[in-house]
Amino acid sequence: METLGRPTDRVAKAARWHVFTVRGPAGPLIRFWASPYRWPGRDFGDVAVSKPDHPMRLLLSTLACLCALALLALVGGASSSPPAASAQAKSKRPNVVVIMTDDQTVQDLQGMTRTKRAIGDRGVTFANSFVSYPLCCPSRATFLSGQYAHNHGVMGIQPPTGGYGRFDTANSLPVWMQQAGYNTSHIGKFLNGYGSDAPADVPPGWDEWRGSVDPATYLMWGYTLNENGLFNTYGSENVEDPAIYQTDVYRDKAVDYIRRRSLKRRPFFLSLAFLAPHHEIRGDRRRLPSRPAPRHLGTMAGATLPRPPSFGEADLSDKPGYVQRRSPPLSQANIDQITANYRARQESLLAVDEAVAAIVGQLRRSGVYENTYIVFTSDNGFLQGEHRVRSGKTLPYDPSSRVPLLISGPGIPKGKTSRELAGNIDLAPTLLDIANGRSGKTMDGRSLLPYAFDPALRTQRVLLLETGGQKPGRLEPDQGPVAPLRNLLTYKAVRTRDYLYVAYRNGDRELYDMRRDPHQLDSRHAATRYRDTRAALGRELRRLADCRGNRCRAEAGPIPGRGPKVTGNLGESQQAPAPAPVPVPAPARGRR
Ligand SMILES: [Ca+2]
Ligand SMILES: [Ca+2]
Repeated sequence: METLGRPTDRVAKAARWHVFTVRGPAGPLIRFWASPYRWPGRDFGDVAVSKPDHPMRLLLSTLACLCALALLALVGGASSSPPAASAQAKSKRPNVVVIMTDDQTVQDLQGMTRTKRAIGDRGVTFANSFVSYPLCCPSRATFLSGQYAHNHGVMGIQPPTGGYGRFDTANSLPVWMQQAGYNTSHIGKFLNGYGSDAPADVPPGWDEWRGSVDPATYLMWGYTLNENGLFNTYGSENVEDPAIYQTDVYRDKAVDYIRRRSLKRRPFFLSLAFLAPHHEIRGDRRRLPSRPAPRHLGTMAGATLPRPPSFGEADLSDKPGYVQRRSPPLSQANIDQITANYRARQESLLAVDEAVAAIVGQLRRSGVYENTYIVFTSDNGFLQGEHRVRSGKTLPYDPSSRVPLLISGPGIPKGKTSRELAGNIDLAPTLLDIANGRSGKTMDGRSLLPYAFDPALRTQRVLLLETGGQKPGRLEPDQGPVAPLRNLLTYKAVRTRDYLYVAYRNGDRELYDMRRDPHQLDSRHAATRYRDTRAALGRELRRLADCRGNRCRAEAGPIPGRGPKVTGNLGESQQAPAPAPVPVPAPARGRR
């Protein structure tokens, strides 16, 4: 048996498969491909066997292949370099911890030094990570199903088209993880409407359940958790008791779960969903900036609001009419509000940053860190003055649809960056890949493990962005505390590494060439020189608009470009031009 190199087949390349040859006395009997990251202790469900060289050898070859598979399982891939395999994996499958924040942007990660150190520096940062429907409930339903919103059916926050009651919890990720032998736990925010639009029951699939009950989910004090069927309310919204700050309570429950479950034989799957840096919604329905832990109050008072080139975009004439009509220039009062909200968001994330460090610390103390995958991400991004949007998400622009995604764990190289497009449709397939589990329905995403193990791996798989679900021309609010967006147009869009192409329900279009215009300032949808680009992206959009399973995963055909691109791949990061916020003690040194 020998490694001959990578097959040329696209799928095999994407999965980082290797080719093996079983030799008989008269030469090669059979060749087969296997993905080394699945060794050992993993099944060989994805092994592809080539045709035998001669029909007479069919029986011999089949037997030889089976023997080879058994041998592979025994030697644990000694003939190659199986990155994920560890001694621990033989005795126990890896644990999984998913930490999800709410409305956090990629930029927001800059101030989270502990998180970057504990997960980013110990793993892979996916620099091109997007959510397909940039809004809490549809995004979380995608996390729990591996499906685009048009397949899981949660098209918004509220019934009848969205919300907790709309989601098929009985056939979702935690159930599949349980079936794979995992102990499962959820702590914190779940699908919108849990407890208000639908009964706060314990959803299927969770061995330990501590879900926050709406609408109190959006309070840092005075929130209610359904804890395995018992309702507990922590304080009241007007008393800022440092001992029961929401983020800290979630942290402690997560640490306790890890400590207890690390002693058990079954691997665990912990889903931890913080509210921060999302704004608060008080009992009287007021929307106020997120409240930080008392120990962090004022620590970012001097932080400078990032002002990328899209901030207060001077010329909106390239944008659809509804964007132009809705967005007068930012006033100084707007900027002051956005700045105050930005600082509150940064301060609220400091407790999350500490919680990540505490969780990683407990994994280490419990001796399971080396056998645990940690995923850090957000359910959607957030606009803070870009394109004149005071606060909000749901829109297709990058600050809204782009999210942080860090993954560390066994076999993942340390401190690397992958520029492969990653979507939230990929999270459930990734977790099932780790758990060696099976989904109960057709998923639209694919495992990110091959791209984490080999950060240089690239494909032409493209992503769908989509909204909808409300009556034509309208979307739900929940768009932040500063002049919330309303009456958005629904759209479907395709995101490639180089382009964003948006098709609105009313026929409006947007097309951004991310290589030349990384901040999406100049839509080229009507430009003659982009006619072929637009046509190709339109074909991809039609393919993805109602795709399911393999059709969603297929790689894009050629997308003709305008010509030679500018130096550097500016489209892959929105961070560079914006100054990183630095925690600065009061007094403020900013302009205001
Ligand atoms: Ca959100
Ligand atoms: Ca413009």
